[in-house]
Parts: sequence; C-alpha cells; structure tokens
Amino acid sequence: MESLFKNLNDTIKAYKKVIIISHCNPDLDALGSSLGLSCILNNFQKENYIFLDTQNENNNSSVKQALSLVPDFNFINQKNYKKKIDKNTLLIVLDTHQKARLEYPQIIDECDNIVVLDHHIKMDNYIKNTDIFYIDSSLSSVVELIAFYSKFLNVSISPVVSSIMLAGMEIDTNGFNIKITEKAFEAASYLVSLGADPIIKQILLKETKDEFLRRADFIKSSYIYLKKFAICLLDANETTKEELAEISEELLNFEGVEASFTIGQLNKKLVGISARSIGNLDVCEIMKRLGGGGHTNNAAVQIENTTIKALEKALKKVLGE
Ligand SMILES: [Mn+2]
Repeated sequence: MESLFKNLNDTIKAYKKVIIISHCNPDLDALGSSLGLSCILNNFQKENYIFLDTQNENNNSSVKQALSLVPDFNFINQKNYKKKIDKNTLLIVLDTHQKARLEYPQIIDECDNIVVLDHHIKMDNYIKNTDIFYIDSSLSSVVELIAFYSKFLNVSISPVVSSIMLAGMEIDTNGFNIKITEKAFEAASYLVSLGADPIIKQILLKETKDEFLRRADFIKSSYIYLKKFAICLLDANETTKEELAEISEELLNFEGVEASFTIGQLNKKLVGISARSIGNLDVCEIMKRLGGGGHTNNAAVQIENTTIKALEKALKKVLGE
C-alpha cells in the first residue's frame, strides 16, 4: 500500500485541482471515502470538488443525513462541473471501476487524467487509460484505503467525516462480519482515534420503518432449502441489486443458515441473484455455475430473458449437487 500512497502523492501533486467521483446511488462507503479524501486534499491545500448531486431525491436516507452534517465541502454536479475541468484537473474515481456505474459516466470522456481506487472484483469493462488503477478486492471498503492513506500521511480527518467513514465500513462489512480482517479493524480503530462518534454512526445507519417492513415482508416469504440454504424470491416488483444484497445479508442471521440467496427482477429483462455466506460455503463457486461470480462469501449473478422461477429452479439444482 505504501508504494500506492507515494504514487498517489506524486500524481496529485502534478495537477492543480482534483474532482472526486463515485458510483451512482451512493452509499456511505462512496460518500465517506470521498469526504475523507477531500479532507486530505484540503490539508494539502489542493483545490478539490466532490461530484455528487446533493439534492437528488433518490439519495438514500443515510446519505441525506450524512450530507446534512457536511455543508462546508465543495460539492459539484452536472450543472456546474464543466468549468472545473481542464488539462490540470485530476479525476479520482472511488468505490467503482466501471464507467457505467459512475454518478455521471460521461465525465470519463472529458477528463484526461484519471485515478481509480476500488475494492470490487475487477470486471471486463473497467476504466482504461488511467494514471493509477488500483483495485484490492481484499479490502473491506474504500474507506479502509482512505483511512490508511490519512494515517500514512499523518493528516487528520474531522470527527464528523471519520464517523461517516466508520458507518461506511460498517455497511460494506455487514456490521463488521464480512470481509473483516486485522487491517479492517485497524482502519476502524484509527477512525475512532480521529474522533469517530458511535452515536453519529448509529444515527446514520438508521432506516425508516417502511424500509424495514418492506424487507421483512420478503423475508417472511423466504424458506430454508437442504437445511442450510435460505432462499428468498421477490416476485413481481422490480428491485435493486442493493436490496437483494441487504435481504441476503439479513437471512444469514437465522439459525442454521450458512448461505443465502435472494432472487429478484432488476428490470424488465434482467433477473438477479445476490448470494451471501457466513464463510464456510463458497457462494462464488455456486454463482459461477450459473454464469456469475464474486467472493467466497459475497457473490452474484444477473441473467437476461429468464424468470425468477426458472432461476430458482436452476439454483436449487446446483445446490442439490
Ligand atoms: Mn464500497
């Protein structure tokens, strides 16, 4: 990681200003890492902006709450970003490495100088022609990477931003259960040393009762298969990858469940499965059999022109074997 950080220092120094951007439907890892990096750049007295539509109605409630705590950052959006881009601008992409996943994909074509920092499994359609392209899928979160960058530089991050970052780590690790390593705990401990506040973190992680009940309804209809697999079907309604993941993560809490699979309609054409395991079963292997991929305890597949029922049948066949 040290060589990355040295490289990152040199790259940032070479440009006059930095635009930080993350994925659409931002979560607290995307926002927390963006804010943390902005704090570090402020410390370098480097002109910097976070590309995020703070007024977007679709921002989730945690992100809206977090944004209300950080009014003093330079947020830019589709309407006013153009003036910030010239040959002296460095674009830093966090928490994704795919153009299509960005908050504003076309910015990639408008910026010549790009850094990508991510912790997802590398996909084929990654952003090319970058100054730095760094993916470490063993990291719990991009927050973890930014926390270590701050530590490496000995530059502190404000307690409020540290709290948002800690909440981001908690989300990405399903409550410090998944992808949690000694390093991840070290990053979390470092954030607490910077003043991350457990009360702010708890408030940020709250959800509305309606959000909880929608998920609870689906979970109520889930069932156990072959004693150790939980399967949940979200019939009819269109859903998101995030919701499928949240339900699978929740199903892992039930007694006896070693792996969970949530199947839902992502759009008119596409059906997806989000799979999770407590770690002793390799859900990546199971998803690979269906054409997907991922990690041992966190994997997924999306298939076009199929139905939820057909995918359920295919999944059960693989589980049976
Ligand atoms: Mn993340």
